[in-house]
Amino acid sequence: MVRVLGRVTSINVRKVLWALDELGEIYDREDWGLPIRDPKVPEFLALNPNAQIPVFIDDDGLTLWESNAILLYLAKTRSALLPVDIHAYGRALQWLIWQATELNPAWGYAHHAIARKTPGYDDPAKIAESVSRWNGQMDILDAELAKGAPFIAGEDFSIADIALGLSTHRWLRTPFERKALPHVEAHYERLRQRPAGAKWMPDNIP
Ligand SMILES: N[C@@H](CCC(=O)N[C@@H](CS)C(=O)NCC(=O)O)C(=O)O
Repeated sequence: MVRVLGRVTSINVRKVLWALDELGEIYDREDWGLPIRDPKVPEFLALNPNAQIPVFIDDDGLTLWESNAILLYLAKTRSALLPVDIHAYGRALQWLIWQATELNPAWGYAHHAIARKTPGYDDPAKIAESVSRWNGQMDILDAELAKGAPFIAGEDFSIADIALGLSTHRWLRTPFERKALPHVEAHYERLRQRPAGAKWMPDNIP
């Protein structure tokens, strides 16, 4: 059976769990990650030297980290969750990588300050800068979804929608002033209609 190491309060862990549920795979999940179980121990570092969750272990023993790489691996090995059309495939990869490299870094400071209340994240200028960057990235996503396709790469649901849906979930549930982004919100509601989407974007976990 495949294994996933990581607490469900991490959106990066929930990306993998959502994909596995879409695929109908049975998996075993172990709680790792602060504050539940410190990953900075030799047993965990042997699996991921970054001391980060998620870690995915396939049933043949392959061990992977980096949530979006795990999504790509699952899509390739299970022949699912990526569009067949080559242009739509390219767009799915583009948005998946954008989520990790542009969108995710934008919310870092604001998320620690506003949602987690992490000590040391209390500089008003840095909070404002992070909120502004985060909203700016969400504007980019809204403009793409305004083109009318139901999913980010086109007609088909893909792993890029998983990564973006969870990101939107965090954006909507972080208590700060935000303008309405109707296309982002419609995409989010469409994803919540999927059983696995509703399961992994619950109201009680931002
Ligand atoms: N780029 C990594 C980031 C992973 C990451 O930042 N994980 C966080 C949780 S979301 C983590 O492990 N934090 C330390 C901890 O929970 O102990 C990925 O996408 O998998």
